[in-house]
Amino acid sequence: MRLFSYFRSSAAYRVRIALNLKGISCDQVPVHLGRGEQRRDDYRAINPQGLVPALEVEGKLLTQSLPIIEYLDEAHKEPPLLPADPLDRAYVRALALIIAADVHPIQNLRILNHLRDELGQDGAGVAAWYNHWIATGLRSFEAMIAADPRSGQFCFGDAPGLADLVLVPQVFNAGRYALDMSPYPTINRIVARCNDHPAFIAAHPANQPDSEPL
Ligand SMILES: N[C@@H](CCC(=O)N[C@@H](CS)C(=O)NCC(=O)O)C(=O)O
Repeated sequence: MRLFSYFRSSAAYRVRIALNLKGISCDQVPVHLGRGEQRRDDYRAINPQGLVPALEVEGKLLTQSLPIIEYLDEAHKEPPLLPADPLDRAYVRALALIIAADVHPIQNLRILNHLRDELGQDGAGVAAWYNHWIATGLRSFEAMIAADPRSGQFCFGDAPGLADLVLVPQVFNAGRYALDMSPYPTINRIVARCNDHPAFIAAHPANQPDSEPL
């Protein structure tokens, strides 16, 4: 198995946590997003979307972090990353998609580059955009997990799962422009718990083969 990854990529970070939780060892192939390696022809021949992560399994290439994680969960049952009950599964997927569908895509590197290079935003404008959309998503996420009795030590119950492994990288991203995290006490409690877990520690951007100073 080979994971095309970049230490700072939050979508790759999700997959790294899932691999670690499942105890799956995997070679990493670094794709340096800062140098634009994701746009090179040799990488586009692997993933035409020019994004990381991509996971090569048995000669097949999987893209998009959430389908990759669901593949890992289906192919390697223990520990499960989704609950068994269909209503609970829908709830956990909804938490994950608040971030993966409604926040992350509009604060990704190519969006920030476009804001700066094509739309003339300066650093302050880019930071304001970035923090506004992360805060919008985290507000909804916090309201849901604060109110729901299914929240435990983690977003769903007392074991880490899909919602946690999407949340933690997004909160890491929130540090980029020092978003005020004080309005999200439930998120902060759960993220602190995750950040003590060996699978999350090993997946952290600071602990990757291609890590650079954060
Ligand atoms: N929806 C995709 C998003 C992948 C994505 O946006 N990856 C980012 C890194 S977190 C990327 O490769 N960005 C390169 C760019 O913006 O040029 C997924 O979940 O895998």
